[in-house]
Amino acid sequence: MDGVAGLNQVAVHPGKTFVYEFEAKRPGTFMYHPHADEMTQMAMGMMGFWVTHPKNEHPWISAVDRDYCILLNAFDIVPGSETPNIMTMLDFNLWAWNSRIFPGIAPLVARKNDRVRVRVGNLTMTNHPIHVHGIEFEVTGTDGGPTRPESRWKEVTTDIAVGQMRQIEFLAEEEGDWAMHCHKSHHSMNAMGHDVPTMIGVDHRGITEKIRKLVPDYMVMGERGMADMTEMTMPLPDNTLPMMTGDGPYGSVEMGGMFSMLKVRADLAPDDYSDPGWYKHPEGHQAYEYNGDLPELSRQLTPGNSLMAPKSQLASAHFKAVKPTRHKG
Ligand SMILES: [Cu+2]
Repeated sequence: MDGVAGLNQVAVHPGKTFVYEFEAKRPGTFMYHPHADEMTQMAMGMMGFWVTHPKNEHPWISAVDRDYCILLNAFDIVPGSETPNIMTMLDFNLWAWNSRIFPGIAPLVARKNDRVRVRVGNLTMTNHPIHVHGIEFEVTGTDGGPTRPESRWKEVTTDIAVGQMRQIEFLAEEEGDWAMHCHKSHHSMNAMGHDVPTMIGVDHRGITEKIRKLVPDYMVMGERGMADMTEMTMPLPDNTLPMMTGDGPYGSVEMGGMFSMLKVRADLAPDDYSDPGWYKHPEGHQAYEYNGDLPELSRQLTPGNSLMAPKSQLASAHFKAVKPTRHKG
């Protein structure tokens, strides 16, 4: 029984209930979603996760202490609106794990030296390179089931394409609060417009006052990057969150979307999944401010600059003054 409307069965019409029966033959991690008006129904979040555990010992499936499931999904919800925009193809604004976005995602918790499995399935419309700090993992399973042990290698990021599932496993050997996130920088942000100009370096002094005569609430942003947004305390419409947010022990984490933490602690009960709070670093385990002299900025290659190649090499190098051309189109 598969369920594709029109192909294998009559579509499930509103108010109707259909029964599916199948034997969970293969252990693994699977996903399900409608194939009826698929674009609309998936844009509105209709999807789910299915895990079949092996009945008996399986040579390619090892016992783990913790087993996490993350279903990647995404929504385009205009701030203040209640209905996701179903026409969006790629430029979604809320990137979610199990329909939750940072800072609303609970941390993944592990006891030191626990063997941890994380199953990550992707039912969004783009790929997500999932990255974990502090540990190296192996991909021990795909949508097709467990991988052969001799086929595995260490990674810190695994790309999960559309419709794929990757099951990763690692030993939580290092205590700490380790960031875990999609490596696409726009996917660890919350609602933002992408069609605005870059304002970095623009001197807007004077302009703001003039524009405020016409638009009293006008303000500039982005002239030092986007992190200033974390300090803005303007009221937000419903159904959205600040672009970058999340309070850490040392200030704003400046993240959103597909971001959470792997929290590894030695003093944790085997079945304790509660948030242990912030990690207390032992002395000498944190970066510290440098107050000494800084080298002068090298602005161009000049004789005496250590980056300069010896004259003999320069003579043979094919340096040409090329007028920069603008690419069109
Ligand atoms: Cu992503």
